[in-house]
Order: sequence, then C-alpha cells, then structure tokens
Amino acid sequence: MKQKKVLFTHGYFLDEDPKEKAIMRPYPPLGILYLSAYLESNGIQNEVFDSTFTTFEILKQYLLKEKPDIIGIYTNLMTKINVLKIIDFIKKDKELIHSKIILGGPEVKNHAHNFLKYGADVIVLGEGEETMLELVKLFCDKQNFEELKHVKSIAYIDATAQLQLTESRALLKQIDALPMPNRKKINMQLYFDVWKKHHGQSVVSVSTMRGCPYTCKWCSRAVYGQTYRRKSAKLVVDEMEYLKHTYHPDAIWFVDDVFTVSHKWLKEFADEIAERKLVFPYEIITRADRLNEEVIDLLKASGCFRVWIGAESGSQKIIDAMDRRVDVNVVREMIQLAQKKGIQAGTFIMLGYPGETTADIEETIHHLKVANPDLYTITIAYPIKGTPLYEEVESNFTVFPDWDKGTDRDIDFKRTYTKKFYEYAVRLVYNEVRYHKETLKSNTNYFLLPYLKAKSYAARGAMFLQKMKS
Ligand code: B12
Ligand code: SF4
Repeated sequence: MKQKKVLFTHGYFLDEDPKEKAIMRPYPPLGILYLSAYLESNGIQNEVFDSTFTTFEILKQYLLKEKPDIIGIYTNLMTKINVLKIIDFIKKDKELIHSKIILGGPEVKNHAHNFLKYGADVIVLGEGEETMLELVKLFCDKQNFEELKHVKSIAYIDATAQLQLTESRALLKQIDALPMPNRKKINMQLYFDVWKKHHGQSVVSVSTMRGCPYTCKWCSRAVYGQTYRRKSAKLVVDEMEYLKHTYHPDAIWFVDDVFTVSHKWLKEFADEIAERKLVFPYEIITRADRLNEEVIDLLKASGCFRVWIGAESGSQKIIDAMDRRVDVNVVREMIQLAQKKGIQAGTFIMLGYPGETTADIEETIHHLKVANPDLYTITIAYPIKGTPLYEEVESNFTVFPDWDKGTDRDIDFKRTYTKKFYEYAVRLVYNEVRYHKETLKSNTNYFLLPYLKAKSYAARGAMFLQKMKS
C-alpha cells in the first residue's frame, strides 16, 4: 500500500467566536483525535491541524505547504459555514485539486447531499474510526470511486452524478479496543494556558461512553444513535492516570451525555479510583433520574466537584413535551442533595420550546429559585435537522436560511410568542433569579436589589409588547 498524506482538521476558530471568547472554555476536538489514534494504531501516519487557536489564513498556508492527499474534516452545526469555506478553498486551488475531502461529525449525516454538492468527496455517516480507515486504505490503493460502494456508512456521488448511500455499518461493539485520543498531535498546552489564565485551573476533556439511550426530542443523536456503550472503568482510570502524569491538569471534564447512566459502572469506576488512590477533581453531566444518594456519595468520593443536571424547564408540561422523561421535583431534589453533599450543581434551561407560555416561564423561574443551582445556562430552543423536534416544527418554519448561508440555529418557527419574546424572557429569568439569590445573602448590596427588579420589570414590559405582536 502506498502511504498518502492524511490530515485531520476542524473548522473551529476561537477568535471568530465572540460567545466563546467571553467564557473561554475551549476543548480539543476529541472526535478527530480518536480517528488519528485509530489510524496510527493501524499503521497509517497522519497529522492533525487544530484550528482552535489559529485563523483561516494560517490553515490555508498550512494546506498549501503540506498538500495532503486526504483531508478529513470534523463538522458540527456551529462550524459548518467554516467547513464550507475550507472545502471551497481546497477545491478552487490548483495545488490542492488532488486532495480528497472526507467529512464526518454530527452535522453531516442529515445534510450529506448538500455537502457533496458543495465539493466534499465522501461523507462518513456516524462513528468514524473503521470507516475512515477503510477509506484511507482505499484511496491509498486505488483511485477508483467505483470501489466506494464496498465501504459501509458513507455517502458519495457516483460517476453518473447520483447520490449513493452505502449499507449501514454496525457500531463498534467494544469501545475498549479503541486507543486513547491522539492528544500528542496537538498543542494541549495552549488549552491549559487559556484555562489557567481565565479560570485559574487547567481542564482536560475525556470521553468514556458512546450514545445515549434517552429520547429528548431536541437532541441530535446523528453520530451514535440511541445506544449505550462504555469503556471499562479500568481503561478510563488508565486514561486519567496517563493525563495526570503527562499534562498535570487540575481537573477533568467528562464529555459523556449521561455519566451516571449505569450505577454498576460508576461503582466500578469509584472502586478503581479508590484502589489507585487517584481521586482527581472532575465534572460531569447527567440526568436527575440517574442520581440518588448512593450515587452522589460515589461521585463525591471519586472526585466529582460539579454535576450538571439537565431539566430544561421548570414546567412539567414542557419537560413532557420534550419527551425528557424526568420529574421536575426529582430534578430539584437532586440539585439540592448534590449541594448538601458538597458537589456544585449546575442545570440547563431551554426557553421557547413549542407550546411554552408565560405560565411555564413563571414555573421555570420558581423552579430555579427553589432548586437554587450554583450555575445555570439558558438557550432558546432551535430545531436540529434529524431530531423529532425538527420534524414537529418543520411545517411552521418562519425563518429558514439558505443552506450554505446559515445553520439550524438561525431557523425560527411559529412559537407561542415571537422569538424576541423569549429573548426578553431570558433576561427576565436571569434578573428574577439573581434578585432572589441576592435577597438570601446576609451581605446583600441594597442598591443592587432595585436595579435587578427594574431590569425584571423592563423585561416583562418588553415581553408584553412582544405578546401583543404574537
Ligand atoms: C463536548 C461537547 C461540546 C463542548 C466542546 C466541543 C468540542 N470542542 O469538543 C462545548 C460545550 C463547547 C459544546 C458546544 C456546543 N455544542 Co456540543 N457537544 C459536545 C458533546 C457532548 C461531546 C463531543 C465529543 O467530544 N464527543 C466524542 C467524540 C469521540 O465523538 P464525535 O466528536 O462525534 O466524533 C466521532 C464521529 O462524529 C466521527 N467524526 C468526527 N469527526 C470526524 C471527521 C472525519 C473526517 C470522519 C471521517 C469522522 C469524524 O468519528 C468520531 C469517532 O467515532 C456532543 C455530544 C456527543 N455525545 O458527542 C455535543 C454536540 C456535538 N454539541 C452539539 C451542539 C448543538 C453544540 C452547540 C451548537 C450548542 C449551542 N451552544 O447551541 C455548541 C457549539 C460549539 C462550537 N463552537 O462548535 C450537538 C451537535 C449537533 C450538530 N448537528 O452539529 C451535539 C451532538 C449535542 C447533541 N446531542 O445535540 N459542545
Ligand atoms: S439530552 Fe441528554 S439525556 Fe436527552 S437524549 Fe440527549 S444526550 Fe440523552
């Protein structure tokens, strides 16, 4: 086999992202680091160009200098427009005309044909390791596109200009067999420096599970589907040990969808940590219905300092409409129990879900006041293609950008009230909840209270005006 030059990259440039620049919590692109490690362990050398701390110009110069034969690009909803710019550049430059562009990641499955028409050569659908390896081998051995039909889980355009979707590939049974992400291919120190500078501690991300067995209607499961596969606790702790000795980070963030989904696994994990005396601060995301006192004790004992508990709303009606399958009272209970046991609790809120009324928003404010999480974030609901929410609101789209000009985040649909109404509702929630928190403090700043109330009233006034328009 003739080895070709293989490069992985992604289209995320932190400098272009004002929201991220305000929070400065960047993470390395784990997906392509997994692919890089998998190829390397199968004898295929490759490089990773981590675009996070660079610019499009620097990426262009790199591509022109290296002239990779195969360029694999991670694509998600936020990076889609940049990925299109990268494709455009590669396809129009005569020095790169020979390069094959392979796209993967959560955004490509439901837009495969569009990406191909835009210039991508192959789209990898779902989990990428085995498919990428087969594609690289195929491109190294033969140049014949006819052979692509034998590679499972891809989309491409054939010689007769027809879209071809190949047979689906079974998901990897044993994710234990995967090598650790190839972090040595990128400059991890750049991430640690940013974290240290802005948050006083360096954090490294780790993935231990693939897939999620739940059904939340707005959530994209384009890559791993409604599955659940887990690395053995021993291997996860091996990775933690390796990270600790190689990079000396201050904390770990587990990017898993529902970290405590299996209590059996969690027990094994906590035991392994205890046995190796490797208690290390870590942060997770999970669901309230997968927490209880025993689980919270295991988390605490094994180093967990913060748990994010999704609920999305304080209104049971909206939680049920999302098919989130959780009881709002259990969410409150678990936020409080985690805090009581010395673990910080955060939660996510989504406003503007179909059917949400002012009464539901008031319930959410009440929920946040009662639950009193240490942290929370609010997003305005938007439909991601391929999700049940998308199908539900598709016939009611009011704003739908051209595919190559915008993302699903820019879509708007007919909600109970206008999108602007919910933007003001976000302000209302923040100010009301902050007001409440301030009143609980013994050293409250009494000038702050009327200021926050005034902001709440202003938000309510603006919501009222928007309601009139709805
Ligand atoms: C960690 C994470 C984040 C982090 C960090 C992102 C990062 N730099 O890694 C933060 C918090 C910043 C974040 C933010 C957002 N995220 Co996010 N995030 C995740 C999460 C939980 C884990 C990602 C991960 O590391 N997975 C593990 C790796 C191994 O899997 P993977 O990346 O999918 O890679 C595999 C395949 O996709 C494929 N593959 C990947 N790249 C390539 C490239 C090639 C060439 C090939 C062949 C294959 C391939 O092979 C890999 C291995 O099998 C996922 C959900 C999930 N469970 O994956 C959501 C997810 C990726 N996020 C999502 C969204 C919507 C967002 C936001 C837009 C949310 C928002 N604010 O509105 C922002 C946008 C951020 C941005 N600037 O890009 C969606 C993406 C949906 C979509 N269609 O794109 C997901 C899928 C969540 C969901 N279920 O809806 N996110
Ligand atoms: S939101 Fe979380 S629990 Fe719900 S389906 Fe998505 S990953 Fe699973």
